[in-house]
Amino acid sequence: MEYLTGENKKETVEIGDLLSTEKLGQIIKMRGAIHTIRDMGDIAFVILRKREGLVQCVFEKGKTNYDFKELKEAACIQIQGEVHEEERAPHGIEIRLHEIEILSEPAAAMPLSINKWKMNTSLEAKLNNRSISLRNIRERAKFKIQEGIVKGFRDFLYGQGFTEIHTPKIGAKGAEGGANIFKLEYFHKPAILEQSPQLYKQMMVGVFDRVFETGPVFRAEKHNTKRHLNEYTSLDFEMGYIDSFEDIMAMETGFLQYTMALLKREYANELNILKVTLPKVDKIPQVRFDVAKELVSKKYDRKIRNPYDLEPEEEVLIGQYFKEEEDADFVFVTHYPSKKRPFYAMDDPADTKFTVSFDLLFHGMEITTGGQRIHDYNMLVEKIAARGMTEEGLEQYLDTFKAGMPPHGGLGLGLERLTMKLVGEDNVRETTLFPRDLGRLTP
Ligand code: AMO
Repeated sequence: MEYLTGENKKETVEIGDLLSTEKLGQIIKMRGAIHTIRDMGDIAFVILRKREGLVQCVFEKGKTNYDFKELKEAACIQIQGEVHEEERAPHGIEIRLHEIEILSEPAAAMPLSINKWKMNTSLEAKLNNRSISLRNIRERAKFKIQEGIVKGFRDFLYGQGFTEIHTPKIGAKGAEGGANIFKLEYFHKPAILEQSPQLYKQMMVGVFDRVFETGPVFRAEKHNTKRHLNEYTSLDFEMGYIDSFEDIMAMETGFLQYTMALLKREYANELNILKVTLPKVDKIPQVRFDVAKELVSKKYDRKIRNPYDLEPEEEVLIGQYFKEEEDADFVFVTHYPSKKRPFYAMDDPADTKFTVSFDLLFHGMEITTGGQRIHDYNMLVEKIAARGMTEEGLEQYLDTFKAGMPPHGGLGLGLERLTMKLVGEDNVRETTLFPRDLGRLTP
């Protein structure tokens, strides 16, 4: 009888295996894709792309069992060769090739060139050939960083006693209101794609006290901007027994501190590839919404046009203000007007025109919205009525509050926006694997 034991030993090695000095001079086998070939006459460099990065292999005429001219870029190969020190090569090593075995060959020429360090291609062309353009080392690195952010979110919140949940993305009623709801037909009934896990995560506070979710959400944004997607990944958490909405901001600050340290430790290679300087997160200033408006209006001589919301340009100026005045990369803007916040937001008892809620700006762009929620059933019902909303589709949500709920709050963070700002891109599509926007439904 043969058994699977959970490990299939391979004789091929990975880059990490090569980095100890004892491997120098040894003959190893390795697999990877041909990223690029540089023909220098008698020798050629064959650069292999692997999950951890690039490896320089040296093809020397007469020493390798293969006709070099037949090698194709993008072929997947297995090589055998001797490990040598070479400080000019990636990771300080190169492999002098003895044998090459072709595992698979491309069926056509590459639609775009991915082996330049920085791709000299338009965003459109990169997105049209997404699975290919992402093979570029810099493009790929952005999504490793994104992985690190999600890992940081998960690990940090597990450590804080949160339970990870998975809520439905098809529902009866949008949580956030507004016009940007995708409608669909669900077996002859009207349905929607969830704009956020808001109502579900709140209901789950009554069960687990602290919950979080990372998942897709949908917004039917009707205009093309550099910061809006029609489907994005929302990092959400919700926590019970808070004293005030400042507990939520403190938790987010803790998450950022944990994640920046994690990136520095585990993603140094990608940070270096992208030349990222990690932002300062030791302390984050907070400022009231109305005060922030006044401050930038005065300093940059700009008229306040919309007293109820922040215009994108104002966000940029608030970012600039706090960079100049406090050397801050992030700023919490608090107490948004009640009018502009959804029904579930808790009004400030000191002045009900405002809410005990916040946005977090990173280099002048909103990446998070959060705050304290209404936990009292009667107050919730009154607010729904005062807004002229119907309770239809909210029955289970309201029943949860009827059955008692602790004071609670939470936040939602746009993963693609945080990644974009962190790696210094200016279009959110650059940090979205397969963006969905007004004009793009494929790939
Ligand atoms: P909000 O609607 O502000 O709040 O969204 C939270 C965060 O999600 C990101 N975001 C987007 N990213 C890309 N494309 C979009 N179209 C888009 N829309 C929003 C932003 C934003 O800060 N339920 C609340 C959160 C909460 O209070 O818990 C909510 O969804 O980074």
